[in-house]
Formats: sequence, C-alpha cells, structure tokens
Amino acid sequence: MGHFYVTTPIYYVNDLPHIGHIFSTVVADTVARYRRLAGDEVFFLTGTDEHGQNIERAAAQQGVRPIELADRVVSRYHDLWRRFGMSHDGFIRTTEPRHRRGVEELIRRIEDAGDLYVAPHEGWYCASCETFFTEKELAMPGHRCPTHDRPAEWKSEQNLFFRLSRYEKPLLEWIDSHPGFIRPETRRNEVRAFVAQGLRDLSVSRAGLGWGIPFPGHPGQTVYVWLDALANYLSALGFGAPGEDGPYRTFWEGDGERLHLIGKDIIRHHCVYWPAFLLSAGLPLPTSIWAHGWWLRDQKKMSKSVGNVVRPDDLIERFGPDVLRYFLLREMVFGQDASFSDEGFVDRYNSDLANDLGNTASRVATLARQAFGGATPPEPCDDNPVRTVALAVIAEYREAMAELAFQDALRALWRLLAEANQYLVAREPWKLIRSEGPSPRLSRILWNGLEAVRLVATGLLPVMPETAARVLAAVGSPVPASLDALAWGGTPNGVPLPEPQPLFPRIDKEKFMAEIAAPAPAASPAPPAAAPVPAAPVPAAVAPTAAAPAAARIDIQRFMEVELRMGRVLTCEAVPKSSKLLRFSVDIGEAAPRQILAGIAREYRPEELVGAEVVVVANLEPAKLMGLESQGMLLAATDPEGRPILLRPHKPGAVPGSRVR
Ligand code: ME8
Repeated sequence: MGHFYVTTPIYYVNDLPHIGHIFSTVVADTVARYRRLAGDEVFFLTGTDEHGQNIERAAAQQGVRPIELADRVVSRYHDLWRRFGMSHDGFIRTTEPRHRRGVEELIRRIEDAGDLYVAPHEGWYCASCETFFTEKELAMPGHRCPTHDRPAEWKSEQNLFFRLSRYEKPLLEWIDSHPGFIRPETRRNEVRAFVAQGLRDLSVSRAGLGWGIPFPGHPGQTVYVWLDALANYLSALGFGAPGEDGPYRTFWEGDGERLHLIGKDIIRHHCVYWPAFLLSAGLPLPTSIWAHGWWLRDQKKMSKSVGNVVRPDDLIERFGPDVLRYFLLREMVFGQDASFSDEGFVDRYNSDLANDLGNTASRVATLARQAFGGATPPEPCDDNPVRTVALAVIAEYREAMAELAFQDALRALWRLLAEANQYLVAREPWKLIRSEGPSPRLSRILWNGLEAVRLVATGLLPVMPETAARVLAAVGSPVPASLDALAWGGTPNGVPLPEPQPLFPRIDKEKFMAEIAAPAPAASPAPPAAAPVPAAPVPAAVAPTAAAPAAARIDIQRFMEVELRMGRVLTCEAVPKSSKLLRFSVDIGEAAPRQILAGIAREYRPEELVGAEVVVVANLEPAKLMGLESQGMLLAATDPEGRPILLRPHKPGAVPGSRVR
C-alpha cells in the first residue's frame, strides 16, 4: 500500500464554477477513488484561491468586502462538490489562518536560503492571470494576454524578488532525471525549452495591494498571489503548524506519490515557479504534474472573461452528476483540448449509457430473472469468448487508468459490453428460455452476460460512483471495496435479482435540442439581435397562456426552463451612438454582475433606474448589440403605443438572484 496525494488547482472566487473547474475536480476525484480501490492511502485536496487584485476588484464592483464575495462563492463550490459526491479529504481556503502560517514558513525558508532581495520592478502585467509577461509573450497589437486576450497593463513598483535564475540548472537537471515529472510529454518539452532559454528572477510581492497576506518582515508588501496560492499544497497538510505532524509528514515528506492536476493555463506557475520555491526551501518536489487541455466552446477556452462558459446546473438537474462526469472523461483525450456541445452530450448519453450499458444490463438481468426464478443463474462459466475479451480489457483498463487515459479506459470497458452483446445475440438466450428452460447452457450464457456487466460497472466505480453502484445492484452484485473485484468470476450464483428499474431513460434528441433552445432568441419570434431588448416581442415561452393558441401551450416544466431572476440595477448608462439602448450592470446574485442591454432609452433616463429592482431572463444565450454583449434580458410590458414599460415589483425587498415564478 502506498501513499498518494492528489490535488486540483485551487479555484478563484471571482467566478462561479463551470464545467472546466468541474472537469479538473472530477479527474482528481476519479483518480482518488481509483487509488483507494487499488489499496492506496489517499489524500485528495481541493480548495479556493481567495486573495489578489482580481478578487478585490470583483468584490468592489459588487459593493461587498472581498471575504463576503469569497464566502458566497465558496458555498457554491461546497454545494456543487456535495452534489457531485466528490470524495476530497481536504478543502483549503487561502484566507484561513493555517494557510497563512504555511505561506510564512515557506517564505522564511526561502529567505534563509538567501533567495530573496528587494529591487524595482517594471513590466507588462495581466491582472486576470496575476502574472508579468515579457513583450514577446504578449499578442500584438495592444499587448494582449495570451490566455485572456485582454490588454496587459504596464506596472512599475518596488518589490521583493525571488532568485529564480539560480534554479535554471537544477530545474533542467530535475526535469531530465525525472521523466514523469511533467506530463504529458509535449508539456514537459515545452517547459524544458522555456527553462533552457534562461530564467529571470521573479517578483514575489506587490506593493499597496490590500487583499492578501502581508509579506513577513516587509511592511507595505503583500505576498504575490501565486506564491500564496501554490503554498496551499503544503499548508492544507499542516505545513507551518507547530510540530508539522499529521498529513504533511505522511503525504509530502513521505516516499509516496504527490500528483498535481492542473489545466494547461497554469503550467509555468506549477512546473517552474513551484519546484523552484520548493528547491530553495529544501522541500521535496511533487512527483508528477499533469496538465490537461481546455474545454472549449466555439473554439475558445471556456472562461468567464470570454463569456462562453457552460454552467453545470441544468445538465445536472436533467441527467444527474454522474452522466456529466462520464461525458467529461469519455470525451476529452486527457492532455488535449475538447469541445463541449449539447448535441454531443445527448448523443453520448443515448449511445453509451442508454443503449450500450443500460440496455445490456437490463436485458441480461430481466432474462436471468425470467429463467431462474428471480435470481442470478446457478452455474458460472469459465471458458468462453467473453472471458477472453474481459481479461484483455481489464489489463488495458488498469494500464489506461494508471496513465490518466480515461478515454482509453472507458473505451476498453465498452469493448467488453460490445463483446457481451454480440455473444448474447449469437446465442439468443431469449429463445432458449422457451426451448430448453433453465438449462445449464442457459445458465452459463446469462451468467456470462451478467459477469460482463459486473466488470464494466466495477471499472466505472471511480468514474460514476453512484450509477455504477446501481448497475451492480441491478446485476445482483455487491459494491466491492477493492479493485480485486476486477477479475473474472465475481458474479454470485443464485442470489436474488431486483426488479429492473430503468437506468438511463433514452432522451429524445430532437425534443431535447428544441427544449434547450426554447428560451434562446433564435426560437422566439423576434430576430436574434432584438431579442435581449425588452421592446421586442415577449418570447413565446413567457407569453400569456390565454392569448396563445393551443398548439403553443407549454407545460410548467417547460416554463421553468426559462430562468427568471430578480436583479438590482447597479449602474445604467446610455450606449453611445444608439438612441434606443441603455447599458445596465445588474446584480443577480452571482459572483459578478451581468451586463445587460435594453432598448428603453427613449422611455427611461439612466439615472432613474439605478437601484431599480428588475426581472432578468438569466439563461439566455448572450447576444451582441452595437458591439456590446448582453448577458440576459430585462422583462417589459408594452403600452398601447407599443412603448416598453419595465417590469418592477410593486414593493421593494426582493432578493437579487431569487427565482421569479
Ligand atoms: O488559475 N477547461 O484558478 P482558476 C478545462 N487560482 N479546465 C479549466 C477550464 C477550461 N475551460 N477553465 C478552468 C487559477 N479550468 C488559480 C490556480 S493553483 C495553486 C491556483 C480549470 O479558477 C483548470 O484546471 O482560473 C485550470 O487550471 C483551473 O480550472 C484554473 O482555475
């Protein structure tokens, strides 16, 4: 039994979680579950990154203190991880005192090594990455950040510097002598080339930034957010606490594995700065840093600043978290980018889960119940083509899981399902039930089918924990506590099989696509560009039922798909060169306010709407108007002349973000 420490990045609290954050956490959870089943002692850590300029700015925009914003977003993370059944052993917030102690201790060790000095600092700074860039690294024109595509700002101040240059050679040596240190190989080569071209010392403090950890011994300086954030991997284990015993000694100083899972956007911080800090402090390095690719939408990285994120709520509500877990791991080649689409999601669900897994499981269970008095068949089988494929699949699955090649692991399991199906079709047990009754031959055939499904469900336990347990129950097998169950022969004989329940009801794709498109502008009678403006016709989904022809009636569920939320107008201004449009910033209870455009400038003056409570359609696809993005729509009625009347509650006190129904 080994010790295994696995971490996710700690997520910024200026954004609510989207499927990119979920992906990293699902990967960590899957690996943690797999290693626990394999017999390792595991510590799985996740958490939130709460300091820095970004958070300070986001909080100021919303008129709250940074810690209030952090508390709000952290509770969303906790909720979401609970819904996903994440099995983390620790959750660290960088605003916790135990974290500050860890940061201070790390800095003390770096300072003792003689690796800190004070010097003036100038350069191009992206506030979203909280990182300085060289001129060469920025996109031109406009000195734009390569990740956020936003202009970087020129910064000049007195800072503390870390002697990163001193670690150029040790880092190269480390990378060369530890082939698995940076994965995948392409990332390793990239980092190696970056280090080899020469490292400049790194500024590790900021002057005059209020929201952060004060730099020990240097009043007026705040610890650079990345030095602060990276230290979470130690502080969460108890580093810096008196005695430093507990998980820190076992999981960081012990001889087990230490795996950081990250997105490719934060490679340099993890593969260059972090190991250099650790080398300087005389501490062990992670054994492996694995960078995965990005989830894209419309060919761009999904991120709040680009405005193209997929939020998980609707998908989870409709399909449950396990289906999203499966999709994310099945669809992305770990290490490369992948594109999210609703169509791809429903196709994957129907073909893999409803059809291959669900149908096979319920078919064999139903036949076995019919043939053997409601129980699993009495006789197992040790010599058949399914077994041969199963043995190969088990080996492949294990190898792929060890390499974080989830797509390959899942593909292997599905090959076993395909083989089992072919085997059943060739032997037609449904006919044998009638022709020969509960014969030994029928017993072996159906037992093979159940056994194949049991093996697939066992392999799925780390990926879809709740669903895999349901599939195992459906084929009469218990949930195993160890990966030893991943061997041929585990299906018990003559145990009761439960009444089959639909595991994955098939989704009507056309209906699904129409439903998710329904609240969007394209499905409404209004032209797309006009849709986010209340002066436009009210979308069909919210038209009064009495006036609607019978064919256009919708049920309550469909209505509830339109997410109407209360909003409070924070700012409102006219849009230059437009006689109709007003630009609003509206608080709808999210981490950041929404920018919403509305065509009511002829009827309302901006200043009279600041502070107004309004009704926002919150789940509209964003639309561009006069080059500005509208992230929702305000509801309005019309007067007899067709002029908009903004809908506002008749008395104050509605909570921003509360649902309107
Ligand atoms: O960078 N596709 O936090 P963050 C895949 N606080 N993964 C994505 C993704 C996407 N479109 N978007 C985000 C930070 N991620 C720092 C980290 S660690 C000491 C500090 C995932 O909230 C991916 O893992 O911006 C990425 O590295 C992480 O979220 C960044 O989250």
